[in-house]
Amino acid sequence: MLNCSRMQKKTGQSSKQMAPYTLTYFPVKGRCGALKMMLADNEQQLKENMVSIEEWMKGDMKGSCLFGQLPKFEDGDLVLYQSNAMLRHLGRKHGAYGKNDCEASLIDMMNDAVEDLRLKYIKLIYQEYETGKEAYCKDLPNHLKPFESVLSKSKSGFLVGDQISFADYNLFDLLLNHKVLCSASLDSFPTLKSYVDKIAARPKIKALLECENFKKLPINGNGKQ
Ligand code: GTS
Repeated sequence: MLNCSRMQKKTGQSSKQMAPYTLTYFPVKGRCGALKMMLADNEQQLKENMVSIEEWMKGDMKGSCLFGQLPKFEDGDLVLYQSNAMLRHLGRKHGAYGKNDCEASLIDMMNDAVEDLRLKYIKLIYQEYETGKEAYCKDLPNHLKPFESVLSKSKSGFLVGDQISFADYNLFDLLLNHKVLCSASLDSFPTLKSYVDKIAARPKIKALLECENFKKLPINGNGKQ
């Protein structure tokens, strides 16, 4: 259980706030940082089942997962695999999927762009870290430019419309990873920089980022970051 005192709900609060969400995943931030941020920001509890690599290597759990991978997310009887489907599900449930169909489509577009960058990041981390890091950081501005451009035109400071969406949590999470990977990554992107600062300062996000149980999780499973 993510156990941060400021995020805990007191007994007697409504069942909506006490959503029975369960996440089964490795003990890393990995693909679940954004999901945890969205839940924390919406004061939702999350029960976490952490799976060690030793347990995973036995194979039984892999065999039981629809696509042979984690994370697995449960909302009551609903079982979801695929981290972006989880973000969309929670976005729909917690008002973080736009105000209308057009906004939802734009949010999908932005989240797909975040996923494109996440896949490049994952490839670097797991396959090319030693040989490719310098070139990756050099090329990174080309991938950040579209986000800077969208946000610099946004009146609300969020990617789409006037409220935070699941794509914002996802982009924020990935930008935090990139600040660790390439420390100067946001230096030439003032809007992205203040976007990160603004989301990091949201009280419940701040509490999550400062929570020991969250902080202690490595970003990636191979220890590279
Ligand atoms: N598209 C999937 C998603 O978004 O959920 C990818 C999931 C995935 O790559 N899972 C990895 C996994 O289960 C772990 S992590 O990369 O998310 O940390 N790896 C173990 C395996 O046997 O494939």
